[in-house]
Amino acid sequence: MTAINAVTDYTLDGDVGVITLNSPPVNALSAGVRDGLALGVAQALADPGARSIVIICEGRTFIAGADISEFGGERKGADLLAVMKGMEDATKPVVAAIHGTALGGGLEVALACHYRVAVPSAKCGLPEVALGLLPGAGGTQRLPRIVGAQKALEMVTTGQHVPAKACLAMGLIDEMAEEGKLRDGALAFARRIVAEGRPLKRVRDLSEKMEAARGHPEIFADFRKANARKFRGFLAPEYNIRCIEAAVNLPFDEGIATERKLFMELMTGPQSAAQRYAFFAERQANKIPDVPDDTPLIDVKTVGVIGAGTMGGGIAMNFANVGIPVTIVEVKQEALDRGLGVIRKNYERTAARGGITTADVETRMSLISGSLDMDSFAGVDMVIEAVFERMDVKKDIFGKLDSICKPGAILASNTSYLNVDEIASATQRPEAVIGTHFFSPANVMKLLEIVRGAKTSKSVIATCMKLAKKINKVAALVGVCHGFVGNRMLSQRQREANALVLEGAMPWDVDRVLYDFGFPMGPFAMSDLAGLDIGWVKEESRGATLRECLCEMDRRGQKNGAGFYDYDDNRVSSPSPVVKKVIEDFRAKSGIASRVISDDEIRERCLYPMVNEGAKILDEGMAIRASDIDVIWENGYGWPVYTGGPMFWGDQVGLAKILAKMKAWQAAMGEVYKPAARLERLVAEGKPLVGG
Ligand code: 3H9
Repeated sequence: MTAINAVTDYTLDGDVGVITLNSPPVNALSAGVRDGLALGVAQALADPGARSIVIICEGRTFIAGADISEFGGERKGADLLAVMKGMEDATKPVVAAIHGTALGGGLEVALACHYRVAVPSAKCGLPEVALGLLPGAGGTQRLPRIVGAQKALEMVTTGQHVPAKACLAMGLIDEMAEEGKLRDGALAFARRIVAEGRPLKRVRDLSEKMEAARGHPEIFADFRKANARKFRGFLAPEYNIRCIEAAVNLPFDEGIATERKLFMELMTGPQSAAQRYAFFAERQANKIPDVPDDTPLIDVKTVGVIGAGTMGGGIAMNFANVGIPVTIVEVKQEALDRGLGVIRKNYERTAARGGITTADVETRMSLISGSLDMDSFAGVDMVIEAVFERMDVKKDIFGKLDSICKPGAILASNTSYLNVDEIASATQRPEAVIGTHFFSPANVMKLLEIVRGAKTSKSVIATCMKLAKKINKVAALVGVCHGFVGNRMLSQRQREANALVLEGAMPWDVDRVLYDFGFPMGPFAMSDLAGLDIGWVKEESRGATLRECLCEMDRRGQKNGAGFYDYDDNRVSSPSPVVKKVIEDFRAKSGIASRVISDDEIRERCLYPMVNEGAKILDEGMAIRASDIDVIWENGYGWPVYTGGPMFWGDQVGLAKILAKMKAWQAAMGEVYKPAARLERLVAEGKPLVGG
């Protein structure tokens, strides 16, 4: 074996030259890996003993893409496109041996090889779109030549990781090796190619699969139309589509030139900068400064959930989805049956859409059992309480859990506002108590806010962070304060939205501005969806707020066809003249003179106080770092990822500008606008919120 450089080895194994890359954690295409590939291929070509070449990786995965941390920095090492050209033009067959994930630049390298062999557990994908990018090393030109335009469009715009079996079916992989025996399989394959005298298959020369799309621009138009809602606001999906169009309509080299130009545009633009930041922010959020990596973990093999309502049911599904048995406890049989029925329906709906098989439905349902007796929790490793938000009820439950659950079990509350320390005080083991704040629908939403109590043990924290990843959630650790991080900031936006409507805006104006900013919907559309009567008590209602007025008129939201908006039979909304009148009357009654409010003011009033609140949250140590706040808002509340989240966005707007507005509003409208000490300090020091 010859060491080519620090991350690459070359060995002649019989008559096959094997280039092995070993650059943890994910063999990303750093300068060293690119150099290693270039030198390795040159060495194999020059080696008279090598009749074919295999490229294989050590560690957990094949190349998982370009090294994102190098983007925007000084360019060093071999040029990737040149390295790939060297591979494609090689005079000996080059075979990529894939395990783990061949992603982005990794799959592009594999596509520059003449053949690809993978183990069944491997996955391939071009996920650049999630980073606000497009595959910039020939991926958009080579992929459609192998899988056709339609499939390529789907892969580059969703970034999906396609399992090896499906890759084999569409020709992306040429042969499947036995699991755990990739090297043997790839070498045998390489020898067979030579023995059979198979051609050096250059993907760039293929065109057959693209013929169906040539001269059919409607394929692209239809694709754009069908996905318009999903792509709204994002630049990268459209740029990816243009590249596939170029692949279909232009010669290879011209297609590559188009790809390069569009890649550079995205790469140097603000959206990709925000999305790459978000990628690292999510991973950073897993790192808790005072909870080291080697903190002992609790083995969570079984879980209990209290409450079979929407939240409890959704939470239980997360665990069943990954094979962890769950027991749900309810007070009444009826509620339990209803809850289990809803879970089954959810699974059946997913199966009907092809997301899981009907066998999966039964497997998952068999992992969920119901009980009316909290004693069923005696043996479980973790209990998550998901009943309604009343401190007395929660304390009563935790007192009982304390006497029922085995020592070492984690006792978690799904509270979204309440004080986790007070809940913990109902037990003799506050170190076992933690908040796990799921977002509705809990089986769908990615975010998990993990709430650390004053006495929560490091082991419980580390276990919950790991468990979050296992159940495919994005976790962020927060401290105990009213509404934690997400809802605390949300209440700032809600207060401003309500105030703006009293001052002169209409709910649909506020919603439109926030929708155009990139949120999936505005606060009033959201209220209509959730139901205006949540928490509304008819007997106590005095028409003191707009919401009370609307509830008193039986305008309860989407569910009865009327809320802030009117709804037709298909739940399509339109601004309501009735509500407009109610608002105007309410303003008159309250003595408020209505004024014209600009879209800019709506945006600033709704969002700047959130940035300010985020700074207060950091001042109080309720979030570990600014990027954790962004992770929460992107994954739990639909903040558009292409702006990076409230903290990153605040930095782009300029903290001095935000501070000046907060001060002006404080002077005009009162102390709720008081600037955070951190905001004042950062502006004085000329530093940003993220990393400042
Ligand atoms: C691209 O390829 C552009 C080209 O088309 C054009 C070029 C001209 N770079 O996620 P994990 C780090 S764009 C640098 O926790 P997992 C990550 O930060 C790229 N670092 O592990 C973390 O570091 P730390 C297209 C990377 O097992 C550690 O690796 N490719 C990269 O849950 C472990 O990551 C992608 O978008 C990278 N590319 O998941 C794939 N990838 O431990 C992005 C990871 O210090 N990566 N790191 O926090 C992934 O999707 C997942 O990391 C992967 C593993 C599925 C591979």
